[in-house]
Amino acid sequence: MNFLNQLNPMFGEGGGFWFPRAASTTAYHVDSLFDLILWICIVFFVIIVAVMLYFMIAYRRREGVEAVRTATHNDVLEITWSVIPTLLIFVIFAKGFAGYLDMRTPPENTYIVNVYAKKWGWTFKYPNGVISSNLHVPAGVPVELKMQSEDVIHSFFVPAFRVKQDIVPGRIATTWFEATMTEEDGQMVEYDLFCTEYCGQQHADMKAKAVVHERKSFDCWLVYERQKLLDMPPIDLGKILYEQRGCVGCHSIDGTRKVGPSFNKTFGQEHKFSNADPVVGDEEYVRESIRYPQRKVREGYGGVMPAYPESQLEMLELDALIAYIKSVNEDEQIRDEAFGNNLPPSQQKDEDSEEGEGGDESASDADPLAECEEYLESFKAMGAAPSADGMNASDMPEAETEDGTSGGEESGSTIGSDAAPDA
Ligand code: HEC
Ligand SMILES: [Cu+2]
Repeated sequence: MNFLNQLNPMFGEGGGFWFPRAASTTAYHVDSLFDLILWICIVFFVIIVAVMLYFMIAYRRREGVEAVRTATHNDVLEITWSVIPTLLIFVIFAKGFAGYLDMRTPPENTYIVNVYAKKWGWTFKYPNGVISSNLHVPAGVPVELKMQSEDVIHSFFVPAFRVKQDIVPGRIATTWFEATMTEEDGQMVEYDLFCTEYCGQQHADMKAKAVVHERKSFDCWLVYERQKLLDMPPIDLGKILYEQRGCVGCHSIDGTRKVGPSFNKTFGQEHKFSNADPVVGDEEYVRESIRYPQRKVREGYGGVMPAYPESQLEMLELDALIAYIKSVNEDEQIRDEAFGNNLPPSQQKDEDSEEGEGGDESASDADPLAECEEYLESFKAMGAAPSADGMNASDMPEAETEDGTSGGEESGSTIGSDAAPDA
């Protein structure tokens, strides 16, 4: 079959002619059922064609031989050719149903990743706040995806995992898989991830990577990505948070009134409230508005803003949002002040220790990546690779960083031609 495998370059290393490499614990359900059906077809094809050829020759027209009348029916034969296929169908159903149940029912204690599909890209969100345009998962851990669509029907498909699930807007679709890896795979392996429901003009661009990590590599990747966010200048981080934590849905930055007030007048102006005395917008006011929106509800607006407690928005992120909100103010002086202070948290003096609170990890002095030296090179190369598509590059943290990720020239090669990176 080696020659045949060459015909299907998409499936790359380790795949067969019919399927890409099987890289999940439930993939065998699909493959073995497919093989069963394939073999049933082959066996019947051979029998039917052989008998047909035999009959063609045995009963060909010959001089002096008279044609025999066609039989009208034969009970034994007819029962046989009804019962045997029916039994086969039951076998196929039973096997298929057992596999389906397994693939639909996640085990307990899954690792949950939130997935957002929109025209035309994917966003994967991790429990520690990291956001990525490619799916990263640890090998050997059952992963559950909670998927939502922001617009039309999309469908999540990773051929190597044999996992495919439609995502209908207005519902949360879930699916699960446990990725597998072998010794030779090294630290991580990449597979193709597609949208497989036609979703408009650039549907074909809606592809990404599913990256399977060895356990430690995954943990390091999470810390690495998190750290990348924290090493950004606050205004840049704030802009990303503004877009990705949903503020953009209710707040404009250009003066347009949405559900909530535009951010261009938040700082420096006096605001009136339906349930409190007027206040001039300053950092304290903005902080309170985000942590406890109901304490001061702006006159003329509904008190509909959700609160963002520490568990959803850490101190650092809150500060970044404040910096961003300042940076879009209509007053030039306030903007200048924001840009003047725009140092990444890692380069700031320990002023923020006076804030008291501080996140558990972010406050500690130890380098969170100390254990991860061996992976950093490949993470950096990955970050420099073009994201799934240029369309939503602006949404993606990877695309926003300009620091230190310039090393990966060769990673610009064609996507999808090779399943495994030479890690
Ligand atoms: C569901 C819509 C909604 C979302 C989402 C939302 N807000 Fe609000 N926000 C409001 C409304 C409505 C008000 C005005 C009423 C009030 O003060 O509570 C408001 C007020 C504010 C204010 C006070 C602004 C001013 O000029 O007085 C700030 C600051 C703010 N929001 C920040 C945020 C941030 C940051 C996020 C995202 C992390 C966010 N909001 C998400 C609806 C929203
Ligand atoms: Cu799609």
